[in-house]
Amino acid sequence: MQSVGRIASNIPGSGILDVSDAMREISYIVPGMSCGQCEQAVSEEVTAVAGVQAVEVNLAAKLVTVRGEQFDDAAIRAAIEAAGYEVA
Ligand SMILES: [Cu+2]
Repeated sequence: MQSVGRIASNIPGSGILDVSDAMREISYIVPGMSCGQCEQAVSEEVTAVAGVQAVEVNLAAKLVTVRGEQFDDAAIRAAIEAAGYEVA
Protein backbone atom coordinates (compact mmCIF):
# COMPACT_ATOMS: atom_id res chain seq x y z
CA MET A 1 0.00 0.00 0.00
CA GLN A 2 1.37 3.35 -0.98
CA SER A 3 1.71 5.95 1.71
CA VAL A 4 0.37 9.40 1.08
CA GLY A 5 2.51 10.94 3.78
CA ARG A 6 1.47 13.13 6.64
CA ILE A 7 -1.35 15.58 6.36
CA ALA A 8 -0.29 19.08 7.27
CA SER A 9 -2.90 19.69 9.91
CA ASN A 10 -6.20 18.45 11.23
CA ILE A 11 -8.05 21.60 10.29
CA PRO A 12 -10.83 20.65 7.89
CA GLY A 13 -10.24 21.77 4.34
CA SER A 14 -6.56 22.52 4.88
CA GLY A 15 -5.23 19.19 3.68
CA ILE A 16 -2.27 19.16 1.33
CA LEU A 17 -3.65 16.11 -0.39
CA ASP A 18 -5.93 15.94 -3.37
CA VAL A 19 -8.86 15.09 -1.16
CA SER A 20 -12.00 13.87 -2.84
CA ASP A 21 -15.43 13.52 -1.30
CA ALA A 22 -14.72 9.85 -0.77
CA MET A 23 -11.80 10.63 1.51
CA ARG A 24 -12.53 9.88 5.10
CA GLU A 25 -10.76 9.87 8.44
CA ILE A 26 -11.77 7.80 11.43
CA SER A 27 -10.08 7.50 14.80
CA TYR A 28 -10.24 4.41 17.00
CA ILE A 29 -9.39 4.14 20.66
CA VAL A 30 -7.21 1.11 21.33
CA PRO A 31 -6.42 1.08 25.06
CA GLY A 32 -4.21 -2.02 24.87
CA MET A 33 -1.44 -0.30 22.93
CA SER A 34 1.50 0.49 25.17
CA CYS A 35 4.73 0.49 23.18
CA GLY A 36 6.32 0.70 19.75
CA GLN A 37 5.69 -2.94 19.04
CA CYS A 38 1.98 -2.51 19.65
CA GLU A 39 2.05 0.50 17.37
CA GLN A 40 3.80 -1.43 14.64
CA ALA A 41 1.53 -4.46 14.90
CA VAL A 42 -1.62 -2.35 14.67
CA SER A 43 -0.22 -0.16 11.88
CA GLU A 44 0.73 -3.15 9.76
CA GLU A 45 -2.66 -4.81 10.05
CA VAL A 46 -4.64 -1.62 9.46
CA THR A 47 -2.47 -0.51 6.55
CA ALA A 48 -3.31 -3.79 4.81
CA VAL A 49 -7.03 -3.00 4.78
CA ALA A 50 -8.38 -2.08 1.34
CA GLY A 51 -8.74 1.67 0.79
CA VAL A 52 -6.49 2.70 3.67
CA GLN A 53 -3.91 5.29 2.67
CA ALA A 54 -2.47 6.44 5.97
CA VAL A 55 -2.42 5.18 9.53
CA GLU A 56 -1.24 7.21 12.48
CA VAL A 57 -0.85 5.80 15.97
CA ASN A 58 -0.75 8.07 19.00
CA LEU A 59 0.45 5.86 21.81
CA ALA A 60 -0.08 8.46 24.54
CA ALA A 61 -3.71 8.95 23.51
CA LYS A 62 -4.18 5.25 22.59
CA LEU A 63 -5.53 6.54 19.33
CA VAL A 64 -5.33 5.01 15.86
CA THR A 65 -6.25 7.45 13.10
CA VAL A 66 -7.01 6.01 9.69
CA ARG A 67 -7.30 7.95 6.44
CA GLY A 68 -8.28 6.66 3.09
CA GLU A 69 -11.00 6.29 0.52
CA GLN A 70 -14.07 4.23 1.21
CA PHE A 71 -12.41 1.87 3.64
CA ASP A 72 -14.67 -0.33 5.68
CA ASP A 73 -15.05 0.60 9.33
CA ALA A 74 -15.73 -3.02 10.29
CA ALA A 75 -12.62 -4.14 8.41
CA ILE A 76 -10.49 -1.68 10.39
CA ARG A 77 -11.89 -2.97 13.67
CA ALA A 78 -11.27 -6.54 12.52
CA ALA A 79 -7.69 -5.68 11.57
CA ILE A 80 -7.01 -4.13 14.98
CA GLU A 81 -8.43 -7.25 16.61
CA ALA A 82 -6.36 -9.44 14.30
CA ALA A 83 -3.29 -7.63 15.61
CA GLY A 84 -4.34 -8.70 19.08
CA TYR A 85 -6.00 -5.55 20.39
CA GLU A 86 -9.48 -4.46 21.25
CA VAL A 87 -11.20 -1.33 20.01
CA ALA A 88 -12.84 0.59 22.83
CU1 LIG B 1 3.54 -3.05 23.05
